[in-house]
Amino acid sequence: MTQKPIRTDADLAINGAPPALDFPVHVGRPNVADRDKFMWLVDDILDRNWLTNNGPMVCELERRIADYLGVKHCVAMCNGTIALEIAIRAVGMSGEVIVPSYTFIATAHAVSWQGLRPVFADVSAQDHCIDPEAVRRAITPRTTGIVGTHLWGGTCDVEALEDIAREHNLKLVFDAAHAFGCSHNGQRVGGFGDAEVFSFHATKFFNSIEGGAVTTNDDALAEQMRLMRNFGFSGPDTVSHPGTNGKMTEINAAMGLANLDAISSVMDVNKARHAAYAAALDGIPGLHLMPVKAEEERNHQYVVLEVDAAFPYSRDELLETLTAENILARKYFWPGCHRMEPYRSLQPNAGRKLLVTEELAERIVVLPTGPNLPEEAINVVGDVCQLLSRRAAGTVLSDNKLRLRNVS
Ligand code: T4K
Repeated sequence: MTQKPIRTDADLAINGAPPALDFPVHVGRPNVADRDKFMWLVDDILDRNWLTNNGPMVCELERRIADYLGVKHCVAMCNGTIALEIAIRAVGMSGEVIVPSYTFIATAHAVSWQGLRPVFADVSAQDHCIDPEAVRRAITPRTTGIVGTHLWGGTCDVEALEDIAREHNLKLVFDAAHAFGCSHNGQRVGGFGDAEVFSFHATKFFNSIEGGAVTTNDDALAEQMRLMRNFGFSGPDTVSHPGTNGKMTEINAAMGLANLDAISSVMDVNKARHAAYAAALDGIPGLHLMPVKAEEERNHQYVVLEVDAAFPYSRDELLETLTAENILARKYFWPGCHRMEPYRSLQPNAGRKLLVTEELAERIVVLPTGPNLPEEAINVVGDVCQLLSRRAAGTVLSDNKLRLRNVS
Protein backbone atom coordinates (compact mmCIF):
# COMPACT_ATOMS: atom_id res chain seq x y z
CA MET A 1 0.00 0.00 0.00
CA THR A 2 1.35 3.48 -0.86
CA GLN A 3 0.97 5.79 2.01
CA LYS A 4 -0.93 8.96 1.23
CA PRO A 5 0.89 12.15 2.19
CA ILE A 6 -0.56 13.88 5.24
CA ARG A 7 0.77 17.41 5.01
CA THR A 8 -2.26 19.68 5.02
CA ASP A 9 -5.74 19.63 6.54
CA ALA A 10 -7.19 18.56 3.21
CA ASP A 11 -5.16 15.32 3.38
CA LEU A 12 -7.03 14.20 6.49
CA ALA A 13 -9.79 11.61 6.14
CA ILE A 14 -11.78 13.51 8.74
CA ASN A 15 -11.95 16.31 6.17
CA GLY A 16 -13.10 14.03 3.40
CA ALA A 17 -9.86 12.57 2.02
CA PRO A 18 -9.68 8.78 1.63
CA PRO A 19 -8.44 7.03 4.78
CA ALA A 20 -4.72 6.35 4.99
CA LEU A 21 -5.32 2.63 5.53
CA ASP A 22 -7.72 0.48 3.49
CA PHE A 23 -8.85 -1.55 6.45
CA PRO A 24 -9.36 -0.85 10.15
CA VAL A 25 -6.32 -1.44 12.32
CA HIS A 26 -7.32 -2.40 15.86
CA VAL A 27 -5.64 -2.28 19.20
CA GLY A 28 -5.43 -5.87 20.43
CA ARG A 29 -5.21 -7.77 17.16
CA PRO A 30 -4.42 -11.33 18.21
CA ASN A 31 -0.82 -12.53 18.02
CA VAL A 32 -1.23 -15.95 16.41
CA ALA A 33 2.19 -17.45 15.99
CA ASP A 34 2.26 -20.88 14.43
CA ARG A 35 -0.98 -21.79 12.71
CA ASP A 36 0.32 -25.19 11.52
CA LYS A 37 1.37 -26.17 15.01
CA PHE A 38 -2.02 -25.16 16.37
CA MET A 39 -3.84 -27.22 13.71
CA TRP A 40 -1.61 -30.19 14.42
CA LEU A 41 -2.30 -29.93 18.16
CA VAL A 42 -6.04 -29.68 17.49
CA ASP A 43 -5.87 -32.88 15.41
CA ASP A 44 -4.07 -34.51 18.30
CA ILE A 45 -6.83 -33.44 20.70
CA LEU A 46 -9.54 -34.79 18.42
CA ASP A 47 -7.65 -38.08 17.92
CA ARG A 48 -7.34 -38.45 21.68
CA ASN A 49 -10.97 -37.47 22.21
CA TRP A 50 -10.12 -35.68 25.45
CA LEU A 51 -11.43 -32.13 25.15
CA THR A 52 -11.41 -30.59 28.60
CA ASN A 53 -11.20 -31.35 32.38
CA ASN A 54 -7.50 -31.09 33.11
CA GLY A 55 -6.39 -32.70 29.85
CA PRO A 56 -2.78 -33.32 28.86
CA MET A 57 -2.42 -30.09 26.87
CA VAL A 58 -3.61 -27.99 29.81
CA CYS A 59 -1.17 -29.82 32.09
CA GLU A 60 1.68 -29.24 29.64
CA LEU A 61 0.81 -25.57 29.26
CA GLU A 62 0.76 -25.16 33.05
CA ARG A 63 4.18 -26.80 33.38
CA ARG A 64 5.68 -24.70 30.63
CA ILE A 65 4.26 -21.42 31.96
CA ALA A 66 5.39 -22.14 35.54
CA ASP A 67 8.83 -22.91 34.20
CA TYR A 68 8.97 -19.77 32.04
CA LEU A 69 7.79 -17.52 34.88
CA GLY A 70 9.97 -19.18 37.49
CA VAL A 71 7.05 -19.90 39.82
CA LYS A 72 6.04 -23.15 41.54
CA HIS A 73 2.44 -23.37 40.39
CA CYS A 74 0.41 -22.28 37.40
CA VAL A 75 -3.31 -23.08 37.58
CA ALA A 76 -4.85 -22.55 34.14
CA MET A 77 -8.39 -21.19 33.92
CA CYS A 78 -11.03 -20.44 31.31
CA ASN A 79 -10.33 -16.68 31.39
CA GLY A 80 -8.64 -13.98 33.45
CA THR A 81 -11.83 -12.79 35.14
CA ILE A 82 -12.73 -16.20 36.59
CA ALA A 83 -9.06 -16.62 37.53
CA LEU A 84 -9.26 -13.34 39.48
CA GLU A 85 -12.47 -14.41 41.21
CA ILE A 86 -11.02 -17.76 42.20
CA ALA A 87 -7.78 -16.19 43.45
CA ILE A 88 -9.62 -13.53 45.47
CA ARG A 89 -11.83 -16.18 47.06
CA ALA A 90 -9.05 -18.70 47.60
CA VAL A 91 -6.78 -16.28 49.49
CA GLY A 92 -9.74 -15.53 51.77
CA MET A 93 -10.55 -11.89 51.04
CA SER A 94 -13.79 -10.63 52.59
CA GLY A 95 -15.43 -7.28 53.42
CA GLU A 96 -13.50 -4.53 51.62
CA VAL A 97 -10.80 -4.97 49.03
CA ILE A 98 -8.68 -2.08 47.78
CA VAL A 99 -8.38 -1.90 43.99
CA PRO A 100 -7.40 0.70 41.41
CA SER A 101 -10.18 2.32 39.43
CA TYR A 102 -7.81 2.91 36.52
CA THR A 103 -7.89 -0.66 35.23
CA PHE A 104 -10.12 -2.88 33.10
CA ILE A 105 -13.55 -3.31 34.66
CA ALA A 106 -12.87 -7.01 35.33
CA THR A 107 -10.59 -6.14 38.25
CA ALA A 108 -13.41 -4.43 40.14
CA HIS A 109 -16.11 -6.83 38.95
CA ALA A 110 -14.15 -9.87 40.14
CA VAL A 111 -14.12 -8.40 43.66
CA SER A 112 -17.74 -7.40 43.62
CA TRP A 113 -18.88 -10.72 42.06
CA GLN A 114 -17.57 -12.39 45.21
CA GLY A 115 -19.88 -10.22 47.32
CA LEU A 116 -17.03 -7.97 48.44
CA ARG A 117 -16.82 -4.19 48.28
CA PRO A 118 -14.17 -2.77 45.97
CA VAL A 119 -12.67 0.36 47.52
CA PHE A 120 -11.01 2.43 44.83
CA ALA A 121 -7.56 3.86 45.45
CA ASP A 122 -5.84 6.36 43.19
CA VAL A 123 -2.93 5.47 40.91
CA SER A 124 0.50 7.00 40.44
CA ALA A 125 0.81 9.52 37.60
CA GLN A 126 4.20 8.00 36.71
CA ASP A 127 3.41 4.31 36.26
CA HIS A 128 -0.44 4.37 36.29
CA CYS A 129 -0.42 1.57 38.89
CA ILE A 130 -2.09 1.70 42.31
CA ASP A 131 -0.41 4.24 44.59
CA PRO A 132 0.74 2.63 47.87
CA GLU A 133 0.07 5.84 49.81
CA ALA A 134 -3.48 5.93 48.48
CA VAL A 135 -3.82 2.29 49.52
CA ARG A 136 -2.75 3.18 53.07
CA ARG A 137 -5.36 5.94 53.18
CA ALA A 138 -8.10 3.55 52.01
CA ILE A 139 -7.55 0.93 54.72
CA THR A 140 -10.42 0.53 57.22
CA PRO A 141 -11.09 -2.13 59.88
CA ARG A 142 -13.06 -4.01 57.19
CA THR A 143 -10.18 -4.18 54.69
CA THR A 144 -8.89 -7.69 54.06
CA GLY A 145 -7.00 -7.41 50.81
CA ILE A 146 -5.43 -5.46 47.98
CA VAL A 147 -5.66 -6.25 44.28
CA GLY A 148 -3.07 -4.22 42.35
CA THR A 149 -2.98 -4.18 38.55
CA HIS A 150 0.39 -4.28 36.77
CA LEU A 151 -0.96 -1.89 34.17
CA TRP A 152 0.34 -1.85 30.59
CA GLY A 153 2.97 -4.47 31.50
CA GLY A 154 4.69 -2.13 33.93
CA THR A 155 4.62 -3.32 37.51
CA CYS A 156 3.10 -2.02 40.73
CA ASP A 157 5.35 -0.91 43.56
CA VAL A 158 5.40 -4.53 44.68
CA GLU A 159 7.65 -4.05 47.71
CA ALA A 160 5.61 -1.14 49.12
CA LEU A 161 2.38 -3.11 48.68
CA GLU A 162 3.91 -6.21 50.26
CA ASP A 163 4.99 -4.07 53.25
CA ILE A 164 1.48 -2.66 53.64
CA ALA A 165 -0.05 -6.13 53.36
CA ARG A 166 2.32 -7.47 56.02
CA GLU A 167 1.76 -4.51 58.39
CA HIS A 168 -2.04 -4.72 58.17
CA ASN A 169 -2.36 -8.48 57.73
CA LEU A 170 -3.94 -8.12 54.29
CA LYS A 171 -3.96 -10.53 51.38
CA LEU A 172 -2.25 -9.30 48.23
CA VAL A 173 -3.17 -10.40 44.72
CA PHE A 174 -1.82 -8.87 41.52
CA ASP A 175 -3.90 -8.57 38.40
CA ALA A 176 -1.12 -9.34 35.95
CA ALA A 177 -3.38 -9.55 32.89
CA HIS A 178 -1.07 -7.18 30.99
CA ALA A 179 2.23 -8.40 32.37
CA PHE A 180 3.00 -11.81 30.87
CA GLY A 181 6.74 -11.95 30.19
CA CYS A 182 7.41 -8.68 32.06
CA SER A 183 9.84 -8.29 34.95
CA HIS A 184 10.05 -6.45 38.24
CA ASN A 185 13.55 -5.88 39.62
CA GLY A 186 14.75 -8.46 37.12
CA GLN A 187 12.33 -11.15 38.27
CA ARG A 188 9.49 -12.27 35.99
CA VAL A 189 6.01 -11.34 37.17
CA GLY A 190 4.27 -14.48 38.49
CA GLY A 191 5.52 -15.04 42.01
CA PHE A 192 4.71 -11.74 43.75
CA GLY A 193 2.11 -11.30 46.50
CA ASP A 194 -0.05 -14.26 47.51
CA ALA A 195 -0.96 -14.89 43.87
CA GLU A 196 -0.78 -13.27 40.44
CA VAL A 197 -3.47 -13.53 37.80
CA PHE A 198 -2.95 -13.56 34.04
CA SER A 199 -5.33 -13.18 31.15
CA PHE A 200 -4.65 -15.10 27.96
CA HIS A 201 -7.49 -13.39 26.07
CA ALA A 202 -7.13 -13.05 22.30
CA THR A 203 -6.06 -9.43 22.66
CA LYS A 204 -3.27 -10.14 25.12
CA PHE A 205 0.47 -10.38 24.44
CA PHE A 206 0.26 -14.14 24.92
CA ASN A 207 -3.12 -15.66 24.10
CA SER A 208 -4.99 -18.94 24.23
CA ILE A 209 -8.04 -17.35 22.50
CA GLU A 210 -9.81 -17.18 25.89
CA GLY A 211 -7.93 -18.23 28.98
CA GLY A 212 -6.08 -17.19 32.06
CA ALA A 213 -4.13 -18.54 34.99
CA VAL A 214 -3.28 -17.96 38.61
CA THR A 215 0.35 -18.41 39.56
CA THR A 216 1.66 -18.78 43.09
CA ASN A 217 4.48 -20.26 45.14
CA ASP A 218 2.01 -21.40 47.81
CA ASP A 219 1.39 -25.18 47.52
CA ALA A 220 -1.80 -25.22 49.58
CA LEU A 221 -3.28 -22.24 47.74
CA ALA A 222 -2.56 -23.84 44.36
CA GLU A 223 -4.21 -27.08 45.46
CA GLN A 224 -7.26 -25.20 46.72
CA MET A 225 -7.61 -23.30 43.42
CA ARG A 226 -7.36 -26.54 41.44
CA LEU A 227 -10.34 -27.81 43.41
CA MET A 228 -12.24 -24.56 43.07
CA ARG A 229 -11.92 -24.41 39.27
CA ASN A 230 -13.45 -27.91 38.97
CA PHE A 231 -16.58 -27.63 41.17
CA GLY A 232 -14.56 -28.71 44.22
CA PHE A 233 -14.17 -32.31 42.95
CA SER A 234 -11.30 -34.13 44.64
CA GLY A 235 -12.32 -37.53 43.20
CA PRO A 236 -14.86 -38.84 40.71
CA ASP A 237 -17.68 -38.78 43.27
CA THR A 238 -16.19 -36.59 45.98
CA VAL A 239 -16.75 -32.86 46.31
CA SER A 240 -14.59 -31.51 49.09
CA HIS A 241 -14.68 -27.76 48.46
CA PRO A 242 -17.01 -25.04 47.14
CA GLY A 243 -16.24 -24.54 43.50
CA THR A 244 -17.21 -23.29 40.09
CA ASN A 245 -16.33 -24.13 36.52
CA GLY A 246 -13.10 -22.33 35.73
CA LYS A 247 -11.49 -25.00 33.57
CA MET A 248 -9.46 -24.30 30.48
CA THR A 249 -10.28 -26.44 27.45
CA GLU A 250 -7.73 -28.45 25.46
CA ILE A 251 -8.27 -26.29 22.37
CA ASN A 252 -7.39 -23.17 24.36
CA ALA A 253 -4.31 -24.89 25.75
CA ALA A 254 -3.31 -25.89 22.22
CA MET A 255 -3.43 -22.27 21.11
CA GLY A 256 -1.41 -21.36 24.18
CA LEU A 257 1.24 -23.97 23.42
CA ALA A 258 1.43 -22.90 19.79
CA ASN A 259 1.91 -19.28 20.83
CA LEU A 260 4.25 -19.84 23.75
CA ASP A 261 7.22 -20.74 21.54
CA ALA A 262 6.89 -17.43 19.72
CA ILE A 263 6.66 -14.99 22.60
CA SER A 264 10.22 -13.75 22.39
CA SER A 265 9.81 -12.95 18.69
CA VAL A 266 6.49 -11.18 19.35
CA MET A 267 8.22 -9.23 22.10
CA ASP A 268 10.98 -8.21 19.67
CA VAL A 269 8.44 -7.02 17.11
CA ASN A 270 6.54 -5.08 19.79
CA LYS A 271 9.77 -3.46 20.98
CA ALA A 272 10.62 -2.39 17.45
CA ARG A 273 7.11 -0.97 16.97
CA HIS A 274 7.40 0.92 20.24
CA ALA A 275 10.74 2.41 19.14
CA ALA A 276 9.22 3.38 15.77
CA TYR A 277 6.33 5.16 17.50
CA ALA A 278 8.80 6.94 19.78
CA ALA A 279 10.70 8.19 16.72
CA ALA A 280 7.54 9.22 14.85
CA LEU A 281 6.19 11.18 17.83
CA ASP A 282 9.49 12.54 19.06
CA GLY A 283 9.46 16.23 19.96
CA ILE A 284 5.73 16.83 19.49
CA PRO A 285 4.70 19.19 22.29
CA GLY A 286 1.98 17.75 24.47
CA LEU A 287 2.35 14.13 23.37
CA HIS A 288 4.31 11.70 25.53
CA LEU A 289 4.74 7.99 25.07
CA MET A 290 4.71 6.41 28.48
CA PRO A 291 8.35 5.88 29.45
CA VAL A 292 9.60 2.33 29.79
CA LYS A 293 12.26 1.31 32.31
CA ALA A 294 15.18 0.09 30.21
CA GLU A 295 16.37 -2.29 32.91
CA GLU A 296 13.07 -4.22 32.99
CA GLU A 297 11.61 -6.65 30.46
CA ARG A 298 8.40 -5.35 28.89
CA ASN A 299 6.09 -7.05 26.39
CA HIS A 300 5.08 -3.67 24.86
CA GLN A 301 1.60 -5.00 24.08
CA TYR A 302 0.20 -1.58 24.95
CA VAL A 303 1.62 1.56 23.34
CA VAL A 304 0.38 4.23 25.73
CA LEU A 305 0.27 7.84 24.59
CA GLU A 306 -0.53 10.71 26.94
CA VAL A 307 -2.09 13.84 25.44
CA ASP A 308 -1.59 16.88 27.63
CA ALA A 309 -2.66 20.52 27.47
CA ALA A 310 0.31 21.55 25.31
CA PHE A 311 -1.23 19.62 22.39
CA PRO A 312 -3.71 21.85 20.55
CA TYR A 313 -6.47 19.21 20.40
CA SER A 314 -8.08 17.01 23.00
CA ARG A 315 -7.44 13.30 23.31
CA ASP A 316 -10.89 12.58 21.88
CA GLU A 317 -10.30 14.85 18.89
CA LEU A 318 -7.00 13.09 18.19
CA LEU A 319 -8.76 9.74 18.52
CA GLU A 320 -11.46 10.79 16.09
CA THR A 321 -8.90 12.02 13.56
CA LEU A 322 -6.99 8.72 13.79
CA THR A 323 -10.19 6.67 13.56
CA ALA A 324 -11.05 8.40 10.29
CA GLU A 325 -7.69 7.15 8.95
CA ASN A 326 -8.68 3.60 10.03
CA ILE A 327 -6.33 3.67 13.03
CA LEU A 328 -8.68 2.46 15.75
CA ALA A 329 -6.81 3.64 18.83
CA ARG A 330 -8.62 3.17 22.18
CA LYS A 331 -9.18 5.34 25.21
CA TYR A 332 -8.36 2.66 27.76
CA PHE A 333 -9.39 2.85 30.61
CA TRP A 334 -12.00 5.54 30.25
CA PRO A 335 -13.93 6.59 32.29
CA GLY A 336 -12.45 4.59 35.20
CA CYS A 337 -14.27 1.75 36.98
CA HIS A 338 -15.74 4.11 39.59
CA ARG A 339 -17.71 5.84 36.83
CA MET A 340 -19.19 2.58 35.58
CA GLU A 341 -22.11 0.65 37.06
CA PRO A 342 -22.71 -0.54 39.67
CA TYR A 343 -19.93 1.49 41.32
CA ARG A 344 -21.07 4.81 39.94
CA SER A 345 -24.41 4.46 41.75
CA LEU A 346 -23.04 2.75 44.85
CA GLN A 347 -20.09 5.11 45.35
CA PRO A 348 -21.07 8.40 43.67
CA ASN A 349 -18.35 10.39 45.45
CA ALA A 350 -15.47 8.00 44.81
CA GLY A 351 -13.99 10.33 42.18
CA ARG A 352 -13.09 12.93 44.81
CA LYS A 353 -10.19 10.77 45.94
CA LEU A 354 -9.23 9.63 42.44
CA LEU A 355 -7.78 12.79 40.96
CA VAL A 356 -4.94 11.12 39.02
CA THR A 357 -7.31 8.43 37.74
CA GLU A 358 -9.81 11.00 36.50
CA GLU A 359 -7.10 12.97 34.74
CA LEU A 360 -5.43 9.96 33.13
CA ALA A 361 -8.76 8.60 31.93
CA GLU A 362 -9.20 11.80 29.89
CA ARG A 363 -5.68 11.91 28.49
CA ILE A 364 -4.59 8.41 27.49
CA VAL A 365 -4.73 6.88 24.02
CA VAL A 366 -3.61 3.30 23.41
CA LEU A 367 -2.22 2.82 19.91
CA PRO A 368 -2.34 -0.36 17.83
CA THR A 369 0.78 -2.51 17.70
CA GLY A 370 1.88 -6.13 17.29
CA PRO A 371 3.11 -8.31 14.44
CA ASN A 372 -0.09 -7.73 12.44
CA LEU A 373 0.30 -3.98 12.37
CA PRO A 374 0.99 -2.64 8.89
CA GLU A 375 4.22 -0.67 9.22
CA GLU A 376 2.81 2.40 7.50
CA ALA A 377 0.29 2.73 10.37
CA ILE A 378 2.99 4.16 12.62
CA ASN A 379 3.92 6.78 10.03
CA VAL A 380 0.26 7.71 9.66
CA VAL A 381 -0.02 8.24 13.43
CA GLY A 382 3.18 10.30 13.37
CA ASP A 383 2.06 12.39 10.38
CA VAL A 384 -1.39 13.08 11.83
CA CYS A 385 0.06 14.07 15.18
CA GLN A 386 2.69 16.30 13.57
CA LEU A 387 0.05 18.03 11.45
CA LEU A 388 -2.33 18.62 14.36
CA SER A 389 0.50 19.82 16.61
CA ARG A 390 1.32 22.65 14.19
CA ARG A 391 -2.08 24.24 14.76
CA ALA A 392 -2.65 26.87 17.42
CA ALA A 393 -4.80 25.70 20.32
CA GLY A 394 -8.49 25.84 19.52
CA THR A 395 -7.91 26.40 15.79
CA VAL A 396 -10.64 24.95 13.67
CA LEU A 397 -8.87 22.54 11.37
CA SER A 398 -10.61 23.47 8.15
CA ASP A 399 -13.82 24.83 6.67
CA ASN A 400 -17.33 23.41 6.94
CA LYS A 401 -16.18 19.90 6.14
CA LEU A 402 -14.68 19.69 9.59
CA ARG A 403 -16.21 16.90 11.64
CA LEU A 404 -14.05 17.34 14.70
CA ARG A 405 -16.05 18.22 17.75
CA ASN A 406 -14.76 19.73 20.91
CA VAL A 407 -15.81 17.00 23.28
CA SER A 408 -13.62 17.80 26.25
N1 T4K B 1 -7.67 -7.45 34.19
C1 T4K B 1 -7.21 -6.61 33.27
C2 T4K B 1 -6.27 -5.52 33.69
C3 T4K B 1 -7.57 -6.75 31.92
O1 T4K B 1 -7.13 -5.88 31.00
C4 T4K B 1 -8.44 -7.80 31.56
C5 T4K B 1 -8.88 -7.97 30.19
C6 T4K B 1 -8.89 -8.68 32.58
C7 T4K B 1 -8.47 -8.46 33.89
C8 T4K B 1 -9.83 -9.79 32.30
O2 T4K B 1 -9.26 -10.83 31.55
P1 T4K B 1 -10.22 -11.74 30.59
O3 T4K B 1 -11.38 -12.23 31.44
O4 T4K B 1 -10.65 -10.90 29.43
O5 T4K B 1 -9.31 -12.87 30.19
C9 T4K B 1 -10.50 -6.19 25.74
C10 T4K B 1 -10.47 -7.64 26.13
O6 T4K B 1 -11.70 -8.27 25.85
C11 T4K B 1 -10.11 -7.86 27.55
O7 T4K B 1 -9.71 -9.21 27.68
C12 T4K B 1 -8.95 -6.98 27.96
N2 T4K B 1 -8.64 -7.05 29.34
C13 T4K B 1 -9.23 -5.52 27.61
C14 T4K B 1 -8.08 -4.63 27.95
O8 T4K B 1 -9.45 -5.43 26.24
P2 T4K B 1 -12.48 -4.69 25.00
O9 T4K B 1 -13.81 -4.42 25.56
O10 T4K B 1 -11.61 -3.57 24.64
O11 T4K B 1 -12.58 -5.78 23.84
P3 T4K B 1 -12.86 -5.60 22.30
O12 T4K B 1 -13.78 -6.69 21.91
O13 T4K B 1 -13.22 -4.20 22.00
O14 T4K B 1 -11.45 -5.96 21.65
C15 T4K B 1 -10.39 -5.04 21.65
C16 T4K B 1 -9.87 -4.87 20.23
O15 T4K B 1 -9.26 -6.05 19.80
C17 T4K B 1 -10.95 -4.55 19.24
O16 T4K B 1 -10.71 -3.23 18.84
C18 T4K B 1 -10.77 -5.53 18.11
C19 T4K B 1 -9.58 -6.35 18.45
N3 T4K B 1 -9.84 -7.80 18.36
C20 T4K B 1 -10.52 -8.41 19.39
C21 T4K B 1 -10.76 -9.75 19.34
C22 T4K B 1 -11.49 -10.43 20.47
C23 T4K B 1 -9.42 -8.50 17.26
O17 T4K B 1 -8.83 -7.93 16.33
N4 T4K B 1 -9.64 -9.86 17.23
C24 T4K B 1 -10.29 -10.52 18.23
O18 T4K B 1 -10.43 -11.75 18.17
O19 T4K B 1 -11.72 -5.60 26.08
